[in-house]
Amino acid sequence: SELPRPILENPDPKALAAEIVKALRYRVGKDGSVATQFDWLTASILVVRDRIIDHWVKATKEAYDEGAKRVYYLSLEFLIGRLMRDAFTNLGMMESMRDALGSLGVELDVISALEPDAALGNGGLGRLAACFMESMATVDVPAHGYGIRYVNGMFRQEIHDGWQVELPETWLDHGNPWEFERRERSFEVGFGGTVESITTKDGRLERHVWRPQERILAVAYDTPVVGWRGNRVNTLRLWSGMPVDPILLDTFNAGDHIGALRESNKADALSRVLYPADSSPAGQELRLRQEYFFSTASLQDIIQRHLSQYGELHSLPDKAAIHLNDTHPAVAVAELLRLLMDVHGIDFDAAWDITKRTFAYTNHTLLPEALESWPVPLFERLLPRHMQIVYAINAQILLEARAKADFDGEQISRISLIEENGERRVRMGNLAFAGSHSINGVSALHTELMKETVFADLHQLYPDRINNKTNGITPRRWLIQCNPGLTGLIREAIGDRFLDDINALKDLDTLADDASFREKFAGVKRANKERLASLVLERQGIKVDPSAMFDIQIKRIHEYKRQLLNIIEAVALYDQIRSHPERDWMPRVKFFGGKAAPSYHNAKLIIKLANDVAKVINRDPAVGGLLKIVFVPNYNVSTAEIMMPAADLSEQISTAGMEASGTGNMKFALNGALTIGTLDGANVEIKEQVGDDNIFIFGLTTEEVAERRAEGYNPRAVIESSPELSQALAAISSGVFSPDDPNRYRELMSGLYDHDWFMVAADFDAYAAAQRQVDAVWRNSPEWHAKAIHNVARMGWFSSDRTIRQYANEIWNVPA
Ligand code: DL6
Repeated sequence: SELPRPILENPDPKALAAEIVKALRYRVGKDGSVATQFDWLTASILVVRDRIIDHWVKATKEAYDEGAKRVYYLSLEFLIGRLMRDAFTNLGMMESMRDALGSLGVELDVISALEPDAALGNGGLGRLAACFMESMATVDVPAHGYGIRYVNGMFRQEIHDGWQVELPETWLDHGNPWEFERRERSFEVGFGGTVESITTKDGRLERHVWRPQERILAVAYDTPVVGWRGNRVNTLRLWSGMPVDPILLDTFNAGDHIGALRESNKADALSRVLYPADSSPAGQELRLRQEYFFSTASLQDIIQRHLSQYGELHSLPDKAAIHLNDTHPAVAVAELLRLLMDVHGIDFDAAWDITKRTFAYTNHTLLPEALESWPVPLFERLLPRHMQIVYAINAQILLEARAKADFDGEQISRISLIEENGERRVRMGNLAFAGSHSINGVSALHTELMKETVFADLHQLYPDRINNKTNGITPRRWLIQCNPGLTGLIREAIGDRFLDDINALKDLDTLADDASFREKFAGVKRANKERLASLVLERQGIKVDPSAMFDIQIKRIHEYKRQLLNIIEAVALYDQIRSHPERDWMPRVKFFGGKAAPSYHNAKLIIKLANDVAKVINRDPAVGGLLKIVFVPNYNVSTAEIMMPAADLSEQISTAGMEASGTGNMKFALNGALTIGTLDGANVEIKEQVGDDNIFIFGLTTEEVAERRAEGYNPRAVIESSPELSQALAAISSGVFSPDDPNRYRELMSGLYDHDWFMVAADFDAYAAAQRQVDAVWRNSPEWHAKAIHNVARMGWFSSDRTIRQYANEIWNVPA
């Protein structure tokens, strides 16, 4: 039967209040008089979850009955954040919930702040997966996300004396009311052991049987993901490791109480922690185990579902599109072949054809150090059958490469799945490419660079496979939910059409010239800045003035993202303000936020530098509050939801050619910040959409970076020719900001003089000039706000609904 289509009409708060009280009593087991804030949170989640479940059951059944093709999104990371407000927003219940809770003496904002962030990801790649899940539900694509239910997600960052300290994040401490454990949905995962060849009586090879030495169970935990207006509810299925034998009783009885838990500990380790490095492969055995663990569990699940519905596997590509989110699940290519051949008796040629037609792969980075590969001996020891299969695939693609007469030996060796220079390694990017019918990049520039660099040879061999799908963000979380003030203003100005068709934001364009609208827009921004200012005061005791420009750089800390360029420019500006106090400086607060991989020395030092510089500048009375620096600790999805709407200026200043896309850049612009950025990643397309006049572009282009490197870039000469830069570097290097340890930044600075791979020096003057241009526009407030309004009006294209429709139509072949 047709369920009522939830719309933005809030349900009756009285009835909702009764539901909450009932959930509190019968499902949390508490009475209102003794309930904690957490109990109210749980009860509220259960109430909204019930509504979601009705739609979930319906959507799942419909997809089954219609024999719809399903999308399976395999991702080692889902950076979800909080879910409750998202669900309220998408079901149009926010205000009713607020009133219902209010009538019970509970504040929605207080309890929603207690919901832990599900931080099962590092950064852009994981957050993209979360936006995609929401968009797939919104545009009605039947989909399952598959990942790992890490007990400890992304670490919590504290700043002690300016240094990053990593602490475990324990998001499951109070239980997780969103998830459903599905013990009945568990699959065996093997590791190690031997491979037996079974032959027929006349000696012909019949099949291979892998006899793993270790066995572990993967148990499913399902979370419903609801789309806009509850249109559709999809499933995020996360796997948790469980021992086959929880306790080895013989060992226990023999007195070895610790040894008796060996199996249990091993299983537990698989889904215990998320590796906290976003762009260098962890390299450890546990990581490969995690990758295989979730890949095989997901494939076994997919195959079981397909077989129960269709009874055979040749139709798999017609009914299932399996997407590899980067190379982390690339071992699935070999695993699907193994399952098809060894378990289901399909021959190699047919199995290989099914595999290629089923898989698609997204690349998220060109950084050479981020391309995953595994030492052959490790791969072979853990996955002996898969090693054989990798060799078989390799033979197949090298045969195809040789058949193309123009391939030389060098190219053949670059196409090979096995890296032969030095230690032999399995190249996961090549494996994912070989086993997929579609390989996509995440911005137009990145996709072109993929064709020219990492995958140049594979692209020549299979020229139809690489395509572009520029990233997007869900406007529900990144506008409607995180910026209710702006959403309200837009609704008032252009009506509600944009809620369903984000391109309708274009109607705002003409309002950029309307002084009264601009004032209201400025008022909303001001309120969002006040909210951030209170947060910073409350959490860090730092007072910032909301009328100053809020200039924000929030993202992982990475040399290529060039937080260092920003900090050095701040130091140069500080110097200028002190030397020329008489000039008309525009007050600014520079915010930084982001985590560094625990083993990334320079990134951690950059965090310390930001904090050291902040300490000196913020205390200097000569600056008179014209410049302040704030490093916001523990940047995560929830903090982003407060910072994005409060930004005036968005810093997107990576070295051209190095940021695959960026998605923070989109969130800022959608919330009315102007971008200062390089022609990198999706900045290029943002510039095309918002127009050259509404963005501050500076710096070397990708080609220029390559040329400078090729011709022997000499950063020392560049630094010496820029007095502002030399002075800033000298100040940092000599310990002006680190009097307790004057040499702290000497090496970091001398690195800039000697190699400067990320072109900080080469781009410095252009960046500083662009910042002065920013000041000039900021001085003219109506002009600034008009540009900001144009940004909001023109960012609709970056909705992840658009991205998902493109994936659906051009890669997965499902309607959307
Ligand atoms: O595609 C999502 C996101 C891009 O927007 C970023 O530009 C890119 O750096 C990021 N990559 C990662 C880690 N890469 N790997 N593997 O998060 O992907």
